[in-house]
Amino acid sequence: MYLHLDMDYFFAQLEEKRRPMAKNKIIVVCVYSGRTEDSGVVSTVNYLGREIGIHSGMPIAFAKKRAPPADSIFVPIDREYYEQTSLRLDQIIRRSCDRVVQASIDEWNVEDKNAIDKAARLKDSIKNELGLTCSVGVAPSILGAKMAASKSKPNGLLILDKSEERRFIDESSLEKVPGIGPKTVAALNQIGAAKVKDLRNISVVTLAEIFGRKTGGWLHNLSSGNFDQDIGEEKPQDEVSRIGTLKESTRDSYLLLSKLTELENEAKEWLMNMKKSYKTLSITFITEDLKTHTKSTSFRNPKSWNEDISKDMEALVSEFLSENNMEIRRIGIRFANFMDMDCQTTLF
Ligand code: DCP
Ligand code: CA
Repeated sequence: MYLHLDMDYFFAQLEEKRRPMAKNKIIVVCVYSGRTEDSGVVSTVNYLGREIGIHSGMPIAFAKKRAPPADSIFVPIDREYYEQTSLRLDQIIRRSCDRVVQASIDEWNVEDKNAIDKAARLKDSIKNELGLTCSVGVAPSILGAKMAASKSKPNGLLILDKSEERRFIDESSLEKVPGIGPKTVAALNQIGAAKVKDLRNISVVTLAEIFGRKTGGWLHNLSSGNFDQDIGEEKPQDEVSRIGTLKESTRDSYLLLSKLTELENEAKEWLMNMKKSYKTLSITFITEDLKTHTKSTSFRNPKSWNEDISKDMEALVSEFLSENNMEIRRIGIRFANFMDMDCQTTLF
């Protein structure tokens, strides 16, 4: 069975979570371009905001016209915070499921024999550990699971068996099917198909003529009940990094190292979970003039997450401080050049 998990109004939900006062308000997460006060676009908005027609990609100025000022909060996007939460979610999901592929910052595909039993527990763990809601679909194909998850939104869970999945997809309008873009929908509408089942009235030859062999064949399969089983592959990651903003700009190595240790622990949790050791350690310094500087060191033998590197961090920090006299505003850590720890134990 396949499972698809999608966080509800992800960025806006996270902003809601850190502002308990914002319950029952419209929360609009904004990507400000900085040209004028309101220039930029909406990244996402909570469901209250969606009800009055605010949506991703809308200019902020338009959203402000719709949103009653007393009941709305406009906040700048904070990617660092969302990415950290995404990492926590990834850990929760990997802890309990067999084969996991992260599909985007807030979506996961899972293949697991026991997906049906795990789905509700997964939702509970995410609610209990992070206080967040998500929507989950479970079905015999990943396509069915994705469509079930989006149907059940928000905070939903929809489990389909083989025949329910077939019926559900058959009755779906074409624009609800992931992978069918607006142009294809328009072309299919033109030839009389509005729902997936309508595709059965069009021959595979005609579909291939209009959309090409690949898409045509895929549409034909869809109408015949052969749904996607492939959850994709993750590109192998060869580095993990964490960056943070200091409370105030500083050159105090104690303050720099304590922030670094915080970031080190976060990144090492990832190394531990992924069973990776690393050969390169880098520290990034963003100075007050917003320039980025990096200091790196490589180890001859890969280091595992539980080895102490405080001396190495100290050396890199003091090397940087001796070469540059600006105050440091943000600092980051990066581990790279991975080796699998499992494979290492068999090697040595
Ligand atoms: N996002 C963005 N710009 C877009 C679409 C999305 O910045 N045009 C960001 C904000 C979203 C996040 O990506 O929170 C996840 O995208 P989703 O499409 O999953 O949207 P949401 O999670 O916000 O809402 P939903 O509950 O519909 O999944
Ligand atoms: Ca989402």
